[in-house]
Amino acid sequence: MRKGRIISIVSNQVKVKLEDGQLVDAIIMGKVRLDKAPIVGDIVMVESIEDKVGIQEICERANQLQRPLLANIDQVFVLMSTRKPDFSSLLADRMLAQVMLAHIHPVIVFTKMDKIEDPNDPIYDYIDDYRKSGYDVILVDKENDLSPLRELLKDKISVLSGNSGVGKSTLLNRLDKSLQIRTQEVSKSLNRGKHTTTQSTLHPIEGGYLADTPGFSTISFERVSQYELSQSIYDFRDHLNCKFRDCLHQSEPQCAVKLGVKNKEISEIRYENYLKILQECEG
Ligand SMILES: Nc1nc2c(ncn2[C@@H]2O[C@H](COP(=O)(O)OP(=O)(O)OP(=O)(O)O)[C@@H](O)[C@H]2O)c(=O)[nH]1
Ligand SMILES: [Mg+2]
Ligand SMILES: [Zn+2]
Repeated sequence: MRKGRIISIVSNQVKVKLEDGQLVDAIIMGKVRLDKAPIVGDIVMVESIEDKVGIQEICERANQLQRPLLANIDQVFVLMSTRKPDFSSLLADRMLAQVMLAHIHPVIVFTKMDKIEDPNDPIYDYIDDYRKSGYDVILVDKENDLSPLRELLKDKISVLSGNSGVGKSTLLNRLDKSLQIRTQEVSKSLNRGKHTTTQSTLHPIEGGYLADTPGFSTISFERVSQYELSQSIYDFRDHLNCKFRDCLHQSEPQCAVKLGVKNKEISEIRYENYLKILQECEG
């Protein structure tokens, strides 16, 4: 058997990129279909049967996004514009929390940096704060060098996300013009057929892939448990040895997270945003 990755599914047509780089049309074998439906991003084991390639097995998923439906994502680029729309620290942290809850690595991208004229603009404090907390932060404007971004895209499966108007299409266009045209076709077809489940397609870029539908169209924490959130925040990773194992880091005694904030090892802004998001979660 050979290993590969599903890079697109259109109705019953599945395209698999094999480890040797070969792109093949594959059919899903009946026993696989009964077990779980394959989705784009799945690592699969295939076997040639006469002149066809059959998917025999779907490997265990490292993670999975619902919207867009994708498996085994390495990273989500969370785009936030400095102006128009204006940067919102809470919105940014709500998006980051969604990525972390899905067990995916977030990369923060500040767009429209050219709109910042004052070198003492508070936006730089936010950038420093994220970097100090250990996040990858990429800055872009309309014409800066994109090699730091390309470096991160290398050999990875990535998704771009961010609110309307932050500059997703502009950035895609700068990365690869043909990619932008293809993603626009997807957006149009999504609007037409609201009730059909359309799967994302992975487009090759820098030896890896970029999904053609943006992540997180709606951000809701309604179905997230408070405990899940309390354990998922990247900033808290070294501070989870609280006295109580189910500590929500609010007003519990001997909370390692609160101590971390007090000792300035955890960003106070991030902690305040965490408390707000916690209120949106299920008890
Ligand atoms: N000054 C400046 N303007 C930018 C930059 N990036 C994007 N824009 C502008 O911001 C507007 C929105 O950009 P888009 O790329 O269409 O944003 P989008 O995220 O694709 O938006 P949706 O498709 O609605 O989700 C456009 O007018 C762009 O020209 C930038 O780095 N600097
Ligand atoms: Mg767009
Ligand atoms: Zn705690």
